[in-house]
Amino acid sequence: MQILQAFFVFINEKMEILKIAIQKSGRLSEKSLELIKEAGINFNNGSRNLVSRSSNFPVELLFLRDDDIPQYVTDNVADIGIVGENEVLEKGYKVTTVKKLGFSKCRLSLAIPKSIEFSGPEFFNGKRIATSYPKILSKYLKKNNIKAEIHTISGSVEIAPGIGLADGIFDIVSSGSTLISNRLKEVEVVLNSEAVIISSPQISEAKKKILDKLLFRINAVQTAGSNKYILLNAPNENLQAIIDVIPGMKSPTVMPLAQEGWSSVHSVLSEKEFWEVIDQLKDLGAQGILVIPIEKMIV
Ligand code: PRT
Ligand code: ZN
Repeated sequence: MQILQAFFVFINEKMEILKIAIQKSGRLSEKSLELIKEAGINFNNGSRNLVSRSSNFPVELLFLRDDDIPQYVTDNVADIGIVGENEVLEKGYKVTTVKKLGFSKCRLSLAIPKSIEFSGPEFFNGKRIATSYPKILSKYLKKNNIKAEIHTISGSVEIAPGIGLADGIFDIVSSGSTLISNRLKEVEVVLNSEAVIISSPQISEAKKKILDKLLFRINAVQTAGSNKYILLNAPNENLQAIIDVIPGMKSPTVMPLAQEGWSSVHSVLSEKEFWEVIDQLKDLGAQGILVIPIEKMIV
């Protein structure tokens, strides 16, 4: 009996599919799909269908509008979703943020016409602010004890001051060029946002296992992305000093070169570290320095 039960649990786990909601088309879609592909998960038919099943991993993609993703995850229509933190916070649904993904970075900021002097957040007392993010804005206003009028509009928020609809706006800013071309200036950053993976708090154990596997792969891709494999030739008299500069994951690999008195040193460095140590390596006589991208990295 117990064996049979275990068998059914096994079969059930085998059949579980993790449903992932991603944006159908927009600023998040390309990077979301790229992340999944880099994790070695294959799909045959892109985002043309509403639903797409992987051919080599127990996941299914649901292509949706970004605004709807937090709700679909809350309602368990999708188990996890990739969406901007700004949408998660604005919608206020009870979802768990599982991982920050580091792309689609932006900020939610208050902006006013360029020509108007800004005295501080209290400037907004008695003013009208146009936004598509009324919940986040009203929280900020409350916290700062500011009484302003919120005008909720769904698009082209940046034109509101120019047409006399509002005194300021609260909107997403990335490069800042939209503000500049509408003669606005950013005066307060209220929230920094990036793409995140959210999950339903009621996710089943079996699906959680699939999610953990997916996160393991994503971490391997992301760690690899920020690291480089470095190879160099080192004169033996400075070998220890060079090893001290590039310690690597455990310690560097050192192999003798055919030419006497020289060794080949292999190591892993973060991109940032590389630029910091390159001059020291050259001063220590390192030659033939090669820096190679790493595809996946498991630490
Ligand atoms: O159709 P769907 O509803 O799915 O998409 P959408 O049009 O609502 O969203 P989309 O694709 O524009 O943005 C998706 C997510 O990307 C947002 O929720 C943010 O988390 C993130 N993101 C990152 C941005 C930006 N950068 C961004 N620059 N979202 C919007 N913008 C807009 C902003 O609204 C403003 O109009 O770009 C303009 C400002 O950009 P700059 O570079 O001129 O400052
Ligand atoms: Zn949207």
